[in-house]
Amino acid sequence: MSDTILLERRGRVALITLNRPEALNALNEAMMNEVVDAARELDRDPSVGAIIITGSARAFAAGADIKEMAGQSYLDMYAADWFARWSELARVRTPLIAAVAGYALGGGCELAMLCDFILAADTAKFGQPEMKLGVIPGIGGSQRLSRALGKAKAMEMILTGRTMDAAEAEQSGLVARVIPADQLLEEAFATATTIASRSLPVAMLAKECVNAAFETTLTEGVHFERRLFHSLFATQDQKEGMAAFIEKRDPRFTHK
Ligand code: CO8
Repeated sequence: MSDTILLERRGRVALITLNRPEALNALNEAMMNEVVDAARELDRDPSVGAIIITGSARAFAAGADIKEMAGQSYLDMYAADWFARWSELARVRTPLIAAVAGYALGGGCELAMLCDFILAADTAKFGQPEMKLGVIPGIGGSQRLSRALGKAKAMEMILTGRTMDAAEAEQSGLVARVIPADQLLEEAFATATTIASRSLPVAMLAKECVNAAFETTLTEGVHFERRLFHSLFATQDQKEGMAAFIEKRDPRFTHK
């Protein structure tokens, strides 16, 4: 039983919907635990080939819950390692898509960036307004925004707290694609279904390779990719995928 999220399954795709409309999906501790627990459980389920995280039409998430944080002391934050659990999403191996409409501010923008890629409605607004509250991003925003946008835009966004609309976010490389708001969820499902129709272990290895690009040198990254590429010749899905091409038919991946 979840209080802050809704869960839905369509075939091999799972949808996690952030559901605190009264607070524009502000990310409190309960929501963090429910989202992370749900994502981890779905990640352990081989019948799930892709996961979408979305919010409402008005807000993906308007940030960490300011009312929950406001009265905390340094020691409260440090002792609880406040919001450290969000990092567990970065270790989810199943492809994770953020479908963002409306506000994705502060922790909301950071949650979207924790996903493998972002599909944005044309209504999406991204920003890291923490400095307006006397703090800085705390769920990886300074690091992931800098990698996504480069130093100039990340610095400007974080130091001014301005919001970026969907068109600028696409142009800057923060989001994969912009979609009319009324088609966002259908398009996210279509994209997730395409990914989930492929081999799950191959998708997981592909994710590892792309993520390695942000953690290592080019030479080491290319070496890592080549070794994983070689290892796929031990899978049934490589045999099936290539046989299907040669036989001019659709592949039937068994995720093995
Ligand atoms: N936290 C708590 N409640 C919120 C939040 C939030 N982040 N955002 C909105 N709400 C609440 C409002 O208080 C309001 O509740 P109520 O009706 O009870 O007053 C309700 O949601 C609706 O909001 P508004 O009336 O403000 O709606 P508007 O359409 O007028 O404005 C905005 C929408 C522009 C999104 C506005 O709500 C806003 O500016 N929200 C705050 C945005 C923000 O500053 N986000 C960053 C938060 S800090 C953060 O994310 C840091 C993350 C790192 C922490 C890590 C710690 C280790």
